[in-house]
Amino acid sequence: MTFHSDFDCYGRMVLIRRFEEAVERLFSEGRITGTAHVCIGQEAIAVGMAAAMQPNDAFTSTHRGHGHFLAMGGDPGRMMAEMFGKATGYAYGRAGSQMMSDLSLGFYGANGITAGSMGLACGLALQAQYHNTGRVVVCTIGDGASNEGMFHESLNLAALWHLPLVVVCENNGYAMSTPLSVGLANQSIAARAAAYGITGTAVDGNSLSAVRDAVSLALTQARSGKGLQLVECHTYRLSGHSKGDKREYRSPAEEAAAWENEPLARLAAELEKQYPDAPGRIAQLNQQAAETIAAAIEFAVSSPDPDPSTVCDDLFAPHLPTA
Ligand SMILES: Cc1ncc(C[n+]2csc(CCOP(=O)(O)OP(=O)(O)O)c2C)c(N)n1
Ligand SMILES: [Mg+2]
Repeated sequence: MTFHSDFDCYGRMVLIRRFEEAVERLFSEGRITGTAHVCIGQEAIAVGMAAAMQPNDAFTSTHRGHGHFLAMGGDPGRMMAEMFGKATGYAYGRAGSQMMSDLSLGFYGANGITAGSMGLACGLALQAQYHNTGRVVVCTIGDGASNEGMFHESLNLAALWHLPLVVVCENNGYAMSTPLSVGLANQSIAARAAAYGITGTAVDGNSLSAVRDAVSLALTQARSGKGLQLVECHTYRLSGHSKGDKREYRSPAEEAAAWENEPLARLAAELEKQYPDAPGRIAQLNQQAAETIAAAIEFAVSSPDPDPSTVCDDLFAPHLPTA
């Protein structure tokens, strides 16, 4: 989607924050089930990436994908309906959190397989290169994903073939309960770029402008034929890995320090420093976000359940034995 100003970006970031808070609350109330991974604390990366992209570009996401989808223009009502398993959801209520996509927005889906989207992103980038469409693919992954074989295989192939691909690693400090300090041989993920002869950059992932600038530059390079780029964004996952995570592997003091640096309040403070009318505009955006999320939940709750007779629709093997 198009962002015309930093206020636009703030509006989407606060919408993501409110969406994720609602998802956590609805799970704890038992009103939605399955699983979900929320991205509270990582909103600047989602919106920074989307703000740097051009309309024809493509995006592949992770298991922590709600923020990415909303930043790419996903509809909060249809997303919430999917969380509720309703027929109006993005996957007709069949998939839940980790399988939402909308190709018309260039959003090629969340992905439950760690680093799984990298293969898909390479394929999309090869298609763009082959047909010379000018499209660049942005593929986001987590820090834990950088230890997967798929990460290295994809970087090797994409570097070798100079594919128009930007890999953005959201380094939030943890892969489930494993901190980086015991998970990575070299604490810098950007440094891994050198092994493939490509450019690797590390930026403050809680700064909207830092993410947007770094991804813009990477997109320009990739679009001009320089091929694969790697951007590492340092951030912090403020919530648990997924529902039911008691976060016993880290201290309340560590979390409190991270809250001091969270991206939404930081952007609000920056806007207030720059624009005298910022407090009023921010209050209005906060209010709009709260209303949009309330309407999204209302839409989901009042939507119909999927018709059981459609259970075999859209399957590769639709004629399953019934008895
Ligand atoms: C191939 C594969 N291995 C393991 C898992 C289980 N798993 C789900 S999320 C996750 C951690 C991913 O960590 P990271 O890439 O840092 O992303 P984050 O959760 O921090 O956003 C793991 C190991 C999986 N889904 N897929
Ligand atoms: Mg992580």
